Amino acid sequence: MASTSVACCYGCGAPLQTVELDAPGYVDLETYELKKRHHQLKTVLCRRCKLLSHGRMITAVGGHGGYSGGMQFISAEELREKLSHLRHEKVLIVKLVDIVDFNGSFLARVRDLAGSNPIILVVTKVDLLPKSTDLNCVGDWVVEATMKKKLNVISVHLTSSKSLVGIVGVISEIQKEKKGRDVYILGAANVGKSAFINALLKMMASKDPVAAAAQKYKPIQSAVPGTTLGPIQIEAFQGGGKLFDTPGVHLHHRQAAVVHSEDLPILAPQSRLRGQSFPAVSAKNTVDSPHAIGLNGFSIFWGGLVRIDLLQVPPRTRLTFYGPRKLKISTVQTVEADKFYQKEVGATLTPPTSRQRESWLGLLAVRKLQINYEYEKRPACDIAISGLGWIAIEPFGLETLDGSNPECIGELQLAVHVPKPVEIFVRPPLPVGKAGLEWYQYQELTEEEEELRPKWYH
Ligand SMILES: Nc1nc2c(ncn2[C@@H]2O[C@H](COP(=O)(O)OP(=O)(O)OP(=O)(O)O)[C@@H](O)[C@H]2O)c(=O)[nH]1
Ligand SMILES: [Mg+2]
Repeated sequence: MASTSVACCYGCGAPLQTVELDAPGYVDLETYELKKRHHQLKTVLCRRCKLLSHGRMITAVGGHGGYSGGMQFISAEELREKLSHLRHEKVLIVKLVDIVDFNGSFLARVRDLAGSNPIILVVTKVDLLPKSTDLNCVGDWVVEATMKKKLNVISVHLTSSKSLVGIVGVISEIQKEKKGRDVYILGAANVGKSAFINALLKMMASKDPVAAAAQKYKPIQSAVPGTTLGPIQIEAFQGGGKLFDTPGVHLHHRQAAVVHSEDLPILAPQSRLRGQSFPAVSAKNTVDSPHAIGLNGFSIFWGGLVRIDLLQVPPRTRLTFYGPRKLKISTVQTVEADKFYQKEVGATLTPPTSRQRESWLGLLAVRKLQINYEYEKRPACDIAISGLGWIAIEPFGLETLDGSNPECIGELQLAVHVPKPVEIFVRPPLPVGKAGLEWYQYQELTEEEEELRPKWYH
């Protein structure tokens, strides 16, 4: 299929080819010959990139980590293989993690890729966090979570390639730490690597003519995980050392891996997340409990992708869902839940959409959770669903109606159902919104611990 040329599409890094129209890297023979004659192959954008940039969803990663639909050409293993040389070289790694899918996109295996090279951790898409979120609390939470992963992280940056928050800070950190080395942008598929590079070039362009020139042929970004297919070299720095965009690795355990490619845009949050609470909070700030026994014995569906059975929870438990707005929340008694799902999946419980119903395997992975809580006016935990978002679990959430003291300590029992490959994580609650600022507790640290901890910036 591939042509003999090693020239690659500047949008996705796939080798240019003139044979297979639907495959990445395709360019018609006439254009190819013309550009080649003028030594301009570096300026060629392939057909798939053109379609992606017009909003078409075309997947190209298959095999382990692939998803149904779309042409499949490259496996996640092959993508990883292309980067395996890094651990033996002296490079600067910029590792990107999506704040909406912090655990699912963290990619602890980056250690295998990075070797002993220093890592700048960039948290992307902070513009999507709920209104009034305090980035200081989020920064501390991220550092705390990162400390557990034992990576050589030198600093943490909260950024948005949309609002450009934090981008200038990363640029100065890169310039300080680069020391003539090449800089590699690494991260799971769809975390925003290409968008981040676009933002970097945009901010650097005003001062650096080399970055300004690089802006003309920059990597394509799109909602399809698997947009970038090969390392893309970018001449971005005046002082030497190159910038590399890379294909996202590690896809199989995220919701995007099981959803039809045409439904992927539904999973990508377009605007600021707004927690959707269940039961809903009324104007009086009391819970409209569906039942005197609260939610015990009920199951809650999040679209057709997640089901949570509330096996044993205090009557005033509240769940707040943070994720794509198009996913509806439905509830039904647990004894009815299997039947309800079979009937409604693809109809009122979407995604999957009706198109995918035939091939949909259902929510085959079930995890039982026992969560200890101590009531301190903060969520007991988040349940993070890889590639989708998270659910904050608040055992009380609100004062009791008669003002009496609720019991302070207890155990919650839940069962979470998701499609087979999708991972879930129980984690300390992410401090979002105004309430997050109120209940978040910073870690008490000794001077020595403070010294060892990476600093965060936004
Ligand atoms: N709201 C918001 N969306 C973002 C941000 N950065 C990226 N996105 C969106 O996230 C999606 C993925 O972005 P890309 O830059 O293509 O991600 P990538 O990591 O290069 O993905 P692959 O090449 O597939 O590995 C696109 O729809 C972007 O518009 C951000 O800071 N804020
Ligand atoms: Mg990309």
